[in-house]
Amino acid sequence: GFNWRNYHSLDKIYQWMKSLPQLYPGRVSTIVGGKSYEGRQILGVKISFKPGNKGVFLEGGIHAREWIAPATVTYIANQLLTSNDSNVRAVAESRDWYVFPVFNPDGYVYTRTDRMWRRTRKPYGSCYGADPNRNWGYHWMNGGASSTPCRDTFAGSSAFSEIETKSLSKFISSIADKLDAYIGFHSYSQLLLIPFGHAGREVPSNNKELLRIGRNAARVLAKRYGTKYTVGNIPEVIYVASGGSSDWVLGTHRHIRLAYTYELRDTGRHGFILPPEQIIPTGEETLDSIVSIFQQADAS
Ligand code: 0X9
Ligand code: ZN
Repeated sequence: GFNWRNYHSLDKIYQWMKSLPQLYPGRVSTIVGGKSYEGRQILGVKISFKPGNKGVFLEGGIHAREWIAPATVTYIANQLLTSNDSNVRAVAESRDWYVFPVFNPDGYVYTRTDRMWRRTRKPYGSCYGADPNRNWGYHWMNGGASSTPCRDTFAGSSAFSEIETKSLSKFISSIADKLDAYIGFHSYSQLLLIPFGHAGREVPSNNKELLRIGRNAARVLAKRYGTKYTVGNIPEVIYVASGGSSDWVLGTHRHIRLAYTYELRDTGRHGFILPPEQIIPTGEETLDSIVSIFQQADAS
């Protein structure tokens, strides 16, 4: 069966996701949210315990080499379905969860050959791929992105030049009126990032609330294993970066209240090659913080 002791191939992850509807009848359905350049599905699961709940979107694996992101997103999905903890259960059952662990399946498969691959796999001259977290159509190419193919932060030939971001953006728009939260998972650096990433210092209308909720969530995260996170707006905490998914989601769908991007473990000792023994601890502490975010959102 599936487990969180190791990192898994795309096929194994998809096989596990496709097994969930039979294991949890009436609560899980699979969704094809998009497609990749090489023709793969971008597969998600919707977890729903009752009708009428607000929706949360969980995005993982937009950057291919950040293997802890798909592992953490699948860990969280599994806990939402199986945890006996009353706090987890209450939050799990209070939302509809749209869970997409691998936004960049071609890149993820390619990291088996070239472990440090980040981008998509569409050819641009003699180089391959664009940065799928620079390719979204809100303030595209407005800071911290490259117009040169071959660069790791190449933004693509135009906004949504990549079939992955184009197809997923259509899917997200199709369910946007149901969404109240969008949370992305990357690695590494132990940061909890708040939009927006582009140049010009735009912040969400509820930036203070996002900072307060995020700081409390980071405090809760640290309680389990002492893992320290820094919380703040993208340009302050990391760097200016435009064309990111969360920026487009929030910029285009202003009713969404909660938008965060995690940079998961660690701070550089192992970097992208986080040992598999850290998958479960990372999953546990990250879930603690997710539960905290939604508890706070419902309390105010
Ligand atoms: O540069 C990125 O895309 C992210 N860091 S990473 O090391 N995982 O590549 C930061 C994402 C910032 N988010 C947005 N601009 N929305
Ligand atoms: Zn990343």
